Amino acid sequence: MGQRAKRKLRLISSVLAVLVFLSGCGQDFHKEGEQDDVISKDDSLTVVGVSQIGSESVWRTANTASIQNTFSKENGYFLIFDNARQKQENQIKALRSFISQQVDYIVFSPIVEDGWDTVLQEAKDAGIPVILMDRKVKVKDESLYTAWVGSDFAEEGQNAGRWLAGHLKEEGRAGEEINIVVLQGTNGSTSVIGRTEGFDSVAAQHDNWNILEQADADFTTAKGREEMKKMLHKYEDIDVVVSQNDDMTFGALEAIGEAGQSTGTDGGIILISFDATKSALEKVEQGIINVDIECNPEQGAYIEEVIRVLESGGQAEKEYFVSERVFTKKNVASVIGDRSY
Ligand code: GYE
Repeated sequence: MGQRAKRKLRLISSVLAVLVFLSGCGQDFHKEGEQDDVISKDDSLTVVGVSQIGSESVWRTANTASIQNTFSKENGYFLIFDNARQKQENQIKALRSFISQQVDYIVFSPIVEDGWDTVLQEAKDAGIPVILMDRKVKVKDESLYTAWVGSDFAEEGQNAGRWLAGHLKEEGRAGEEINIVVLQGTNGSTSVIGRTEGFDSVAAQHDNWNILEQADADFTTAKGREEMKKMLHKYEDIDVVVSQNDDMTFGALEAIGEAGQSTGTDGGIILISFDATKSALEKVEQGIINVDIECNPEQGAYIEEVIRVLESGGQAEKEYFVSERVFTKKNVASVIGDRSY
């Protein structure tokens, strides 16, 4: 049975419960506020509760837009959207509120992987399918969520490493000592775990690559600038900056400029970024960022596909990967014009 059919059943039983209640004790029925709420919802729409992490990056804003465009009234959805402002406790609160409102589906992007068992069990007990978006959860029981839609972060990290190996070879620097610093995003998040593991696995094959430091810069421009500044003070000779998103890259660029250094294709610090937002791709075109590893935020349609499968009574795959590319000066021109974020 699809979620809508199940909701209809829930509605019918709510109506029956209210009728029984009314016939029993008449005027007191307004105390049954929750049941009134459920009955007043437009039953032709599928109700989706979405808990977003926050608005820390351009990527996140594009991800939110993708959700809002997909789950519109015109498309047959009633979207309840919550911005958790970077706090796991706010996400847990939002999830509980979706459960008490008996939404048809919960979609959420977990800020970190740990700490979700209890609330996801509550969603499961309420019979509400949970679809994870972008980041994953570490739970004892995988049946606590129905499906996950997102990026292959380990592959993204490996792509960064592979690109660097190829670039150093082209430059005749394959045997040189290479000093690398990394700006990492939110500690404990799937994207950071995957990108770090992926890059480190390639670095481990090169004895001459020295990772000097991996600093936590929280995926924001302000922290990217601050952490980069500290590392420029600490280390005299930085050959490569790996920045795990474009927002931090913009902060790093400010700090590097202030230190009187340069980046990019004409002999400066080699700058590797992730996300591939329009403004960063423009820097790739200008030769200021060497390479940008794409991370695709347009996940709304993939999530809707999962919901369609479930609505038709089918079984969704456990994982859906969005498609992604790697951009350098050589291939970036063809995508910049159409980039919407
Ligand atoms: O790269 C970053 C964001 O988890 C893929 O989170 C996401 C990351 C993205 O804020 O910009």
